[in-house]
Amino acid sequence: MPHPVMDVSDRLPSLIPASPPHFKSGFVGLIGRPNVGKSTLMNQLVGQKIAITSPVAQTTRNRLRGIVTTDTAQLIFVDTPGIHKPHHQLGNILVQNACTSIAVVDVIVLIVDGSVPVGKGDRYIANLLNTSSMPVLLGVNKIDLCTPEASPDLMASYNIFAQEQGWPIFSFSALTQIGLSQLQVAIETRLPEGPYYYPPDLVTDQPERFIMGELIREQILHLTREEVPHSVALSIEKVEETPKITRVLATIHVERESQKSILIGKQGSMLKTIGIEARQQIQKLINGKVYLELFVKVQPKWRQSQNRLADLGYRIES
Ligand SMILES: Nc1nc2c(ncn2[C@@H]2O[C@H](COP(=O)(O)OP(=O)(O)OP(=O)(O)O)[C@@H](O)[C@H]2O)c(=O)[nH]1
Ligand SMILES: [Mg+2]
Repeated sequence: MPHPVMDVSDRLPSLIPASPPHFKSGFVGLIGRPNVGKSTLMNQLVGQKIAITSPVAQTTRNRLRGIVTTDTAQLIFVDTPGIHKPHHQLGNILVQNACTSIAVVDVIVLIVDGSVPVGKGDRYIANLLNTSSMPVLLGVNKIDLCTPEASPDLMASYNIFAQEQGWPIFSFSALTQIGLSQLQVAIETRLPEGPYYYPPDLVTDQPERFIMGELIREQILHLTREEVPHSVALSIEKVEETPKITRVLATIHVERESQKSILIGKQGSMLKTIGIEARQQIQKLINGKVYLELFVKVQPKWRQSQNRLADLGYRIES
């Protein structure tokens, strides 16, 4: 069985068929504040975990495409880092890249967290979107959290927000999948007729190696607290495939010795837990057995250094 996630560069030239008549296709920007559920939504629509998610804000750092191909359309979702006020050079790159993504899509879904009232951050993004002529849908997520008593007021406030902006509104839960098929239909109807941009069986534009690094970072987001998750970057040093097992060597970069000690834990217990959890996720990704070896390295102030950021894969995207 082929791996579900493949490096598109290996396959592009030969496997893209001609699209049938009236086929719709295009790029759909998923944009919003950190933690509103953009990556969770993309995974659910694609039907496979390609983006990592966590309760920690600023989980997504790279633009990541998730591809949904049906008989009638190819929807290419562009997951973006949450838009926030940046406090370091990494934050600047994340926000700038999220904004660049908006300029090159066919439809934008502004995702908001429906379990809390419209916030300043949502209005700030709405203002950014006003400068573009792209169709925008307001996506109110997390409706599974709305209690019957609180939700009429909350939904009313989002209805007013959508009306002010002149946007259609869709409410859903990325977690339980309620409302997702209506959202998908609404997006599809707003896409132009066009070709397949990617082979129909491809689910993401990112190579497996990138997703492996992300799956390790996801466990660190889940298992550590405060500054540690934000100070971590991953590099995959080696992936060796044998018929029986895939051997993955990865380095976890942190900014300080104290963060390294937290990551390693008492007698290596934390690193062991991260390794066990991440290995299971990577096994699911590649559909095979994995041996995962993790190293921790201190790279002082990597989030502030242009060169180190670039080495670790964080660049301004065009
Ligand atoms: N209850 C509930 N939780 C959700 C829903 N969608 C996402 N979440 C949770 O919200 C948290 C953030 O989800 P993410 O998908 O990582 O959010 P994001 O918008 O991609 O966040 P950033 O990458 O930091 O910008 C996670 O703990 C998710 O499990 C939903 O529909 N209902
Ligand atoms: Mg995300």
